Amino acid sequence: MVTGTGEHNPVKKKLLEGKPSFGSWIQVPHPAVAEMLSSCGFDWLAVDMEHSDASVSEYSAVIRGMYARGPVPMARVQENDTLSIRRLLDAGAWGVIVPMVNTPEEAEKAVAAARFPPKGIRGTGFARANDYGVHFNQYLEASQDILVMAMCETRESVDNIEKILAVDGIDGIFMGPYDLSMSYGIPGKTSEPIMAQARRKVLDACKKAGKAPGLHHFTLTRESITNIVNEGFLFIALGVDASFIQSGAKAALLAATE
Ligand code: 3PY
Ligand code: MG
Repeated sequence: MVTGTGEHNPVKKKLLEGKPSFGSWIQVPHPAVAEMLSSCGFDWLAVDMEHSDASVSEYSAVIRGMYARGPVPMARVQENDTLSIRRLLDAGAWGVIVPMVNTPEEAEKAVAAARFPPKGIRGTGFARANDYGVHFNQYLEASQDILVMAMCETRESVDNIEKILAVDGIDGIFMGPYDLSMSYGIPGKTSEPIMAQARRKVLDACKKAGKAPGLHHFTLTRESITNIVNEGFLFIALGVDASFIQSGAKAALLAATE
């Protein structure tokens, strides 16, 4: 099952209620980007620490741009290790999206890094997340609502999906279509039938396990988004900041020159 109650994390609450939540992706690590996207009404925003040049201090600055504006701050962490996960949680992330979780052992490693003892091995200290110690005990209790999403983005991960979902403390699966297409030997061809089969398998397994299926979705039309919601995805990242800038700029130039 999805862990926690959602009392401290509105995204988790939606997932527990089986409602879709829409987020987006920040690769340009500036607080202004978080401010701009926050005013759009996303449920959550994830800073991409894996495929950007963002540092942990930039992460803290970016999520300050979300503060009191609505979105729940998340992070796609640099890699599946305790340090990458702990430092972002200490900075104030309420969800970690962990890349390349291919086996149940790797899922256990992600959970251990993200959860305090006895569920995991996350170390504690005064940090931004607990208001530098002022809300130490409250944060320990609330931290059960931290979302831990394992990324499914290889053939191996799809093959092992039931075992990955059986790991206690994993709240759901977040599919990365680009790496998955690489793994199937069809780079970038995210609409091939094998990709739909993989999505079906992950959706069915999530349903059986009572966990949240998620996807990074890049085709930003109403029809395409309706389709993935109807397929059953609940934790949905729409696009990425850099592409929003590029597509807006291209459309403006096209309108001026065509
Ligand atoms: C992928 O498509 O591989 C991703 O990691 C998307 O975030
Ligand atoms: Mg990826």
